[in-house]
Formats: sequence, structure tokens, C-alpha cells
Amino acid sequence: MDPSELRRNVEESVQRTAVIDIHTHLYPASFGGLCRWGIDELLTYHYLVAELFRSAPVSPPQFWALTKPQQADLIWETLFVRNTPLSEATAGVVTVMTMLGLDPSQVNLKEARLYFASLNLDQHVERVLDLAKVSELVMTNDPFHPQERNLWEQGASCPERFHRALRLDPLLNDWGSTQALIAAQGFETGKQLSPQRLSETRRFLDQWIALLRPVYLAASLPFDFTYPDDSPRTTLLHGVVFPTCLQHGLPFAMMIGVARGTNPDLGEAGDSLGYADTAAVERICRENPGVRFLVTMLSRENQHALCVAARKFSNLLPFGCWWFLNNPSIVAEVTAERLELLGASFIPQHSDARILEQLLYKWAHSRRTIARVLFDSYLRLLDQGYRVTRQQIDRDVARMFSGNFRSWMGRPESN
Ligand code: FIX
Ligand code: ZN
Repeated sequence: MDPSELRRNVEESVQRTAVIDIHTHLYPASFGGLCRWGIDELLTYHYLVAELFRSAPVSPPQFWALTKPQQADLIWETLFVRNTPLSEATAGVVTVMTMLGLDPSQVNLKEARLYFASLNLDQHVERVLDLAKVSELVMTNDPFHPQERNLWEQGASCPERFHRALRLDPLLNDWGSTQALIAAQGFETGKQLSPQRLSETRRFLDQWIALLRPVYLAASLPFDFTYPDDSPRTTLLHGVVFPTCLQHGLPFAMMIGVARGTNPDLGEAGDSLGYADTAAVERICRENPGVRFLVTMLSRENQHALCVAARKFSNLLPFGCWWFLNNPSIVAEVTAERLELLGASFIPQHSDARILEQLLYKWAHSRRTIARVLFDSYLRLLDQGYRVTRQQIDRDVARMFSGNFRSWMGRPESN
């Protein structure tokens, strides 16, 4: 195989291999308003809201007073008509529109709105997943979100492609308020954590695990997360979450490095990031050899240390280029250092999609970048006299796109 054949084979393999999208905020059509889709949702995604305020003379209160279509019109006019959609988030909308057969150079949203209004949502969901080559995805399911809790308690069900993840942020990051919510559901908890209250909190998780049948438990953790410390979080991780993961054979996903509410005026767009402590991740992996951990970190400066930590602990699986890292230049850098340090033993990307159609651009852009980096890795082998075959390329890509996650879920074979 010569370099040009190699490039074609790598690009074909990466473009054609289906992916399990292991972290999204998507819901099936049956979840009603929780399933966010269409041009107005795409344009009012919090990434674009943050970018709007840098290019339009509008204040957050003025923006929040607008209706969603008015917000979308303003964002379209500002970021796509008066300015060129050069950012990743704006270029992503262009990719989505083009992939759906819409003209991204329109001066208004009339055509786009007519298109989305004509769709059958169930069929549209399937079409978007198939176009993005997402074979399966994992949701973010919050037992403390009233609307979602009601849906599950009323017997909600999901198509097979929609796996659940039990999200524990309120429990781990705001125990003071959350313990009251759990107590109100009939569990004996309280601000002070006793063995009995830890046992009751485990019973609360057991109930939700039975209801959701999640593929992992998850939490985002702040950039100043430490472990151990004298906070309720450490007590709950050690006395509830890790034992529960062990008992149920479920991985725990830690998404570390967020600074919530840095600018509260921006709402969902107001979160930022900070440099986090990878030594805490190493301590957790060392103390819990029987638990499988999925970890992604938000700061670019944490990525190298996370790779080194993964070399020390085989129960640590780094995943994705999360949030502010999900830009081609950083995806390329992070993927290259992961290949150099971990071979194919990591999960290169997740979409974090909140709006259904984002799957189209987040995966199209990521596949393009991952293929470019992967080609360089194989070219180095070729130059050193190693014979690379298409079967090997397909095997390696499938391992990163789904195999590593399936083994973490205890489903090594593709079923
Ligand atoms: O904590 C998370 O799951 C983050 O991904 C979100 O809070 C964040 O708003 C997001 O969607 C980033 O892409
Ligand atoms: Zn997320």
C-alpha cells in the first residue's frame, strides 16, 4: 500500500465505521420536549449564544426576553449574515444544513423552518443517526430533573439505540440540597452522612438503576475537584458511588474541569473551565481496581497527564475531546498524543450533542480530523517498513469507535 492508497483507506475506514456516541444530551422523540431538534434549537445552542454577545450590541437580559425564533433570527443575522461562520459552532450549523440539503447561505431562516416543519420526527431521528453513522448513543439521564423523573416513573422506554447514563451531579456536587430531594422520595438521608444514610442513598441509586438500566453512572466534577477531602462528595464517592458501580458492574464516568456559572447572565452558556488534578483520578483508579472508569477532562493542559495516568491504570479509559476541546485543532493535538501514548486503547470522541442534528456536524468534523491524525500514525509505520492492511485499519478504527466502549460495558462482541 503506498501513501496515497493508505490515505484513501484510512479516510474510507474512518468515514464508514459506525460509532457508539458515548456521551450526549439527546433523547428519543417519545420524550417530547426533552428531544431538542430543528433550526431554532440549533441556532440557540449555548455555544452560539456565547458567540452572539461578542458580535451584537445586545445584552443578556434583552436576548433572554426574545422568543426562541427571535433569538434564532438574531443569531443567524449576526453570526451567519453580517459575519462569516468561521467558528466551529457556526461552521457546524453550515455543515448540518448542507448535509440536510439546505442552503447555508440563505439570508433568513424561512426555507430552513419550512423544511423542519415538514419532517416526521421519529423518521428524522433515525435518518440523522444513520447519516452521522451513529449506531448507538448514550443519553444523560438526571433523576433530579422533575420532567425527566416523571417520564421514567410513568414507564418511559427508549429505542435500543438510546442507552441510558445515570447522571449524579446534584448528588455529588450539591449534597446539601439534594439530600432533601432524596428524603422527599422516602429515603432516610440528611446533611450529615451516617452509614445508614449512605446505605439509603445506595438504595436510591439501586432504584434508579433498576428503572433506567444505565450503561454507566456519570458526573461532571469541578476543576478544583480533589479526592480524598473532607467534603460530602468524597464520602459519597467512597461510600455510595464506587460500591454501587462494583455491585452492578457499571463503569463510572468522570467529566472533570468545569467551572459552573462563571458568567451566570449567560445561562447554559455561562460555564467555563479550569486546570484540574489528575492525581485525584490516579488515586481513585488505584483504590478501586474493580471499577472501570471513563474519564474526560475539560482543560487542554490536562490531556497529557490523563494519557500518562491511563498508562498506569488499565481501569482508566480516557474519552472524547470534551466541550471547549471539540475544535479540529485541539482534537488533532489530543488524538495524536493519545495514539502516541495509548495506541488504540482510548475513545477518541463523543459528540456531547444537545440538539439532534448536531450529531451530523460533530461527527463529520471529528471523523475528518481523526482520519488525518490516524493517517500520520500509519504513514510512520509504512515509512519504517511495516506492511499496513485495510483489515488492520478497520480493526483499529472499530476498536476506538465502539470496541473499547463495548468492553467497558461488558459487551465485548458487537451485539
Ligand atoms: O456536563 C456536561 O455534560 C457538559 O457536556 C454540559 O454541561 C455542557 O453544557 C455541554 O453540553 C458541552 O458541550
Ligand atoms: Zn455533556
